Amino acid sequence: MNPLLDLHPEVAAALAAGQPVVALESTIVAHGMPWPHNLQTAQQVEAEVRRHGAVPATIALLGGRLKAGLGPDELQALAQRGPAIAKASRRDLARLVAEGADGATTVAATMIVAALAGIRVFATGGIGGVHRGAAMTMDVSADLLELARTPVAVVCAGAKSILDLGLTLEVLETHGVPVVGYRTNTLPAFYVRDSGHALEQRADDPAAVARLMHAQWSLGLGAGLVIANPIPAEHQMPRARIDAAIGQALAEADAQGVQGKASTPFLLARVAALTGGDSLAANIALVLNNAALAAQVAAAYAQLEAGAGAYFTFSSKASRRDS
Ligand code: PSU
Ligand code: MN
Repeated sequence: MNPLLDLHPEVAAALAAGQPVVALESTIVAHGMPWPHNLQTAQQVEAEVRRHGAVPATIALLGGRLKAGLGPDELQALAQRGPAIAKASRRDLARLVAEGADGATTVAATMIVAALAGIRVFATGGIGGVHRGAAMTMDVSADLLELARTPVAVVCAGAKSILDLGLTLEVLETHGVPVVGYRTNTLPAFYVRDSGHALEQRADDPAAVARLMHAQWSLGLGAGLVIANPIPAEHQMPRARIDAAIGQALAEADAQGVQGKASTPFLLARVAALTGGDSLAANIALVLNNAALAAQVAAAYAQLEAGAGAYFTFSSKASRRDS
């Protein structure tokens, strides 16, 4: 176990017993939703993971320690302080640890801590990706490069079309990251079920997702997987409305010269403000939907691992008998 990492006792016990655990990120809490909806959502997401038979492990940096699993007071403090807490991606981790500081982990940093803890499944809303205009700005989220190197399955509703979704898929393909549509043949676009971008891989139940994860890592391919789970149809937003808000948010970001790590939080906040409470409601619904699927996938994967252990035990006995 990494000496900088603290496992919540419940998370430690579940991992030791081979029980399913789901990692959750904290940038979505501190930077992705307004208070007090962020706390309510974070609590509901943890409850949804439990309801589907897994232990939630919300990940953050507190006082320079990596945390997998937060207590109720720690979760509340994180939500209450919101954007005052540093947004922590891969490059920020060493600095925050060295300074003994707090940080809200992005998808990339959450994957790193999950992998250190031995957690294989992670639920969030949307991943970062290639920004529109990236041919000039080179703004490509560190989330994509993390998916290329860190073996965690990320259950998400695709990505928001503040990004260039076609280029996002290109970069994932270049880096050998499987993108698996859950009961869909196209990449979901967060608020809407279908971005129009075709996917080559699909899974129709949690066991099929678990088999893909197991095959990926049994082959020694270290990368993560994107499990793209569309927003439930009843919570989808009208495409024209969300496209108009995204268009305006992008124009405002351009006019104000917003760039770098401030870009995504700015766009998320403007889209939320321009679409009022509707986009927040959709956002909450899709995160809960992802939490439920992630818990089922973690359970199926835990079962597969237990079965694989039994198989290896059996086959080594068999080979002893043969010799
Ligand atoms: N997309 C969302 N909601 C979010 C994020 C992305 O719809 O909260 C957050 C996630 O934490 C993600 C991060 O990892 O933004 C990506 O930031 P950047 O584009 O700066 O890499
Ligand atoms: Mn960026």
